[in-house]
Amino acid sequence: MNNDSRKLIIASNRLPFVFERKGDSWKLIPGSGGLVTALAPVLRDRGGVWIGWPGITGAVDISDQLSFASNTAGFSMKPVHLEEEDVRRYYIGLSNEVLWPLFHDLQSYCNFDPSYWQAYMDINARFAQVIGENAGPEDFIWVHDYHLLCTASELNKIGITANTGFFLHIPFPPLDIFTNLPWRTEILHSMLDYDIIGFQTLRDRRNFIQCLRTFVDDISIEGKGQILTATVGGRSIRIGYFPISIDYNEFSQMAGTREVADAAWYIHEDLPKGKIVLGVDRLDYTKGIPYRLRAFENLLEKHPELHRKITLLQVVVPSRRNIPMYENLKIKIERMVGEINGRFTRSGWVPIHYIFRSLDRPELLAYYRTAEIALITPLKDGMNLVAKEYCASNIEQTGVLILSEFAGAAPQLKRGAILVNPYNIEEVSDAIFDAWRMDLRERRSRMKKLQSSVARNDIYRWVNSFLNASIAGNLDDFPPVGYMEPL
Ligand code: GDG
Repeated sequence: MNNDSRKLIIASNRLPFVFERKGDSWKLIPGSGGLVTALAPVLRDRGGVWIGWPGITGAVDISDQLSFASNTAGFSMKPVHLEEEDVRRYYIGLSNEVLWPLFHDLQSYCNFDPSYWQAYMDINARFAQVIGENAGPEDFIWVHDYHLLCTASELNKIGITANTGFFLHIPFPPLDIFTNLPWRTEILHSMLDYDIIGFQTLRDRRNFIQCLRTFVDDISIEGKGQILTATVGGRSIRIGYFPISIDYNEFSQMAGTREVADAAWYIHEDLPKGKIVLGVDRLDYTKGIPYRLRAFENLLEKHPELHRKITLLQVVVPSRRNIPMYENLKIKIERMVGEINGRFTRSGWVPIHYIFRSLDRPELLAYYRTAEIALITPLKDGMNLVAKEYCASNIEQTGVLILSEFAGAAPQLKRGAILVNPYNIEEVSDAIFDAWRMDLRERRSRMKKLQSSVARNDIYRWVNSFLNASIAGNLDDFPPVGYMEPL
């Protein structure tokens, strides 16, 4: 095959840029989610097309901005247009009021509005249409995340029946929770129209397989190890787990720059003597921020000797602003921060520093580099890239990672991190205390383990392993246009 003939087509709900109105014009802002952080370097290196919603509704011509974004990003971007009503039912509705909470085991947060389903399928069909307009017969189509679980069956309807893969960035729930989903069989059957389905962890794949065995007649599942094969209706589907990662070298090199070192110094200088405990999360109820604040409060109650010697620096990045539950969470967090600070603040020391905005990369890395303790306690998380970024950026190798046992990253990082149950306020509080007094030797040894694991299993390894499993070792068919780790 001619090497130049094959490209990667990525489809995800959002393009890796957000368009925001500024007066009469549109401003382009690079996206900040984990998916973007993970995939942008890959597509830039390999070349290809990214298909997604630009984040605006209505008849607005943004073709000039898209060309500009494509040139800046180093790969082509194609829009899928959504109207207000589509956003309400497909995006806010089925994706974020049903699939997101349910797949994070929070079924009481779900709104199973029957009108959402048809909208979800219509938009999955619209994505399939745009993919069909941009994909050649040899291209590999890689669809991402819970918004597009059913795109493969819509691709089938327009004649695209091969070379498709799907990766789920969020957890896949256990059988007894998935069972609540009114459209459970439709979703499972649609997913089986992909050639390969990837999950973050063994836990998620196990749950999925159990759901398949329960709801799909005459399915057989064979194999062991990372990739299993399901056979149904004469088709074979590969089902694997591929823990996502970060561009380790990029993070560690940038964290080592003068700019980041200076910014890190100022952060510590501005805070009184003592250790910084860092939390960085999108505003989301799955990230466990209220429980974390309670745990920190518990620490301050139990250990007055730590007063003035420890500060929690909680960064919350605005997210899903148009969903009421998120607005309520913001209010709750702000009230809790106010209460705890009101109770413990003394002259020259404010126990919780709360930042509600998106930071630029050097600023974020400065926080990672300088914080003695990272406190990452999601109630459930597909992976959690912040944990890996903290390790990569911890240049002095003295930081301690406290990580929820329910983050997808936990199995990989458990040898170096302190694992906690995020619901157990006492346990999290004790873990912070242990991290605070941990001696340098142990901190170094743990951080070295963490760093070597994240460095070995970086984003390039992730993409290579997914594509290798998908297209049976023909990754070289995608011509590298920049640096790529050798296979
Ligand atoms: C989903 C899954 C899975 C955060 N604050 C700022 C900022 N960030 C970046 C981080 C990180 C990303 O956002 C967050 O990634 P996470 O993995 O922690 O979480 P989700 O956004 O929920 O991602 C998750 C991921 O997909 C990938 O598969 O790991 O489980 O839920 O990369 O650096 N970036 C900037 N400023 C900030 O203030 N620039």
